[in-house]
Amino acid sequence: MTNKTSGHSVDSVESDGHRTLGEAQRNTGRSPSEALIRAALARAGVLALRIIGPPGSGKTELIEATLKGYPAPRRVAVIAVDPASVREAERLQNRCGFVAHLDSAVPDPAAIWRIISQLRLEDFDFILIEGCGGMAPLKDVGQDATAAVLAVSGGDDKALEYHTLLESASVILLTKIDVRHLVKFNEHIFRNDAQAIAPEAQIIELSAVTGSGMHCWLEWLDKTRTAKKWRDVPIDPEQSSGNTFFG
Ligand SMILES: Nc1nc2c(ncn2[C@@H]2O[C@H](COP(=O)(O)OP(=O)(O)O)[C@@H](O)[C@H]2O)c(=O)[nH]1
Ligand SMILES: [Mg+2]
Repeated sequence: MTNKTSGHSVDSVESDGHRTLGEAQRNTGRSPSEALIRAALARAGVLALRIIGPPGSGKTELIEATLKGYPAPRRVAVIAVDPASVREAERLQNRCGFVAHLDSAVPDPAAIWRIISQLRLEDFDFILIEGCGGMAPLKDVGQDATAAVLAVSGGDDKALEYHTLLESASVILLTKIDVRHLVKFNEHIFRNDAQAIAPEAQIIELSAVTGSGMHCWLEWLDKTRTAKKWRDVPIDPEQSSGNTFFG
């Protein structure tokens, strides 16, 4: 694991008065859990968003465009969880307050906690956790919400093909709409499948390259963070599971 910080002091969770991993393990006898992440993030007022999708769907490009569009990009931390993402982490580090890279395709709650517990969480509004999905089952990493990313260039059958991804989605991002005229893509098929699998999830069409539709996504992010009820999350890991507020 390589962590890259820029411009932020790194405090332990313990020094902020948060429950530590060791303390939680002694008290509960449980292994590191996503509920610790949830409790720490809630106390600090940070929204954790899991961004999942198959390789090449445009997750990293989306994160970069999000950082460009977000008014205070340094208050965003990014965890890129994908074997090929070390170069991408380097690309993102100048655009946000913290970037970490993990050498695995699927985000693991213990690894995410090790990263998050080193941050002074009050310095952040969002933590974006990228993960490749569709091949291995996803794990709960203490996220508040999950964005599933699928590209028009993947074809209109991808909602059905990646139905396990969509089942956990709070929002579905249909990306690369700037190349829609170059590929066969029946929007009705995609939307019907997506709505049947994840009826609650809003579908946002965008292009991270041209910026088209990005304002809808940024609005969704803002709205979602505002809706999170801070300091309301139980500290007891046994009381918490799944997306806290959405999906
Ligand atoms: N035309 C176009 N290309 C995109 C868009 N988003 C991503 N890409 C390209 O698709 C490729 C894969 O994107 P990337 O973000 O690395 O995918 P990831 O594997 O899901 O992180 C790259 O060449 C990107 O530049 C988009 O909205 N429009
Ligand atoms: Mg990537």
